[in-house]
Amino acid sequence: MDKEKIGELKIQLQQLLSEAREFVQQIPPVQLYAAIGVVLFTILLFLILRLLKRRSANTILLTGLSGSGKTILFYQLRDGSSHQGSVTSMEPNEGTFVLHSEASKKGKIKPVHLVDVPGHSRLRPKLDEFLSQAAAIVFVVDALEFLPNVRAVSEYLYDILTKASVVKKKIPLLLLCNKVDKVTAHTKDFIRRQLEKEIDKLRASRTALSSADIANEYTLGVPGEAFAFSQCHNKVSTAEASGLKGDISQLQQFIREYVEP
Ligand SMILES: Nc1nc2c(ncn2[C@@H]2O[C@H](COP(=O)(O)OP(=O)(O)O)[C@@H](O)[C@H]2O)c(=O)[nH]1
Ligand SMILES: [Mg+2]
Repeated sequence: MDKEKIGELKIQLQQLLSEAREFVQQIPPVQLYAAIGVVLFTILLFLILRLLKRRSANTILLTGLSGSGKTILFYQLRDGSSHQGSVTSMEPNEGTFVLHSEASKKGKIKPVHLVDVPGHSRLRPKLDEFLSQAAAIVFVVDALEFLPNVRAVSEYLYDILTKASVVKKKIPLLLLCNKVDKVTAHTKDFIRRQLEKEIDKLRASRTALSSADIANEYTLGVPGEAFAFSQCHNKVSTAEASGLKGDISQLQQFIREYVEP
């Protein structure tokens, strides 16, 4: 029975093939070559354009709740100093520059477009604008005042991780635990675990809401499993820094992983 079916299929396939062959033979070879040429050229052009677009993306988003240390990190990356006392947190800070630590290097180095997007909720719509052009996101977490803010941090992070632009383009995200110069700072492993737990709770409550209340574009994680960052479509990694002391080597490494010099 099965064999018969397979035999039938084979015959049909052979018929189809010979018909196709006849059809191709009817077309003058010049036309055929031209058509193949056009198709190949289009594919090649498409691939090159994609590659160029990837290459040219040099925007790094610096975001997180206000007070986490974004502005200081921004100045550390640009000038190698914290500019303490002259920082305001109400406007996005933006600049395109070669990282301060690379300034003495010889040869041409590609500048980084760094945007410091304040965590103030009134300014969050700004984030969407920048997300669409981001090569990577740095999500700054205050490792000192972490526990009192864990809910707010998780909510903000949740919103970012469920954005269509982030999920679809798989924009890598660095959880940067800042202020580790203080001994009371929490470790990055602790922070990562706590955020996973909190996001797991959030996920349960948000999916229980009526769909009209949900502004999130994608759902997070695997249904029925405890949430872990490893389930995200985009890569989520962790690092530590001290903007105040200028200890930002892991941050610089992350940036240069996604904006090639
Ligand atoms: N101890 C310590 N304090 C920091 C560090 N980075 C920032 N701060 C302090 O955190 C506060 C907020 O910093 P700021 O850069 O304005 O945060 P933003 O609101 O995220 O831009 C300031 O009082 C900084 O002095 C750090 O690495 N260590
Ligand atoms: Mg700021």
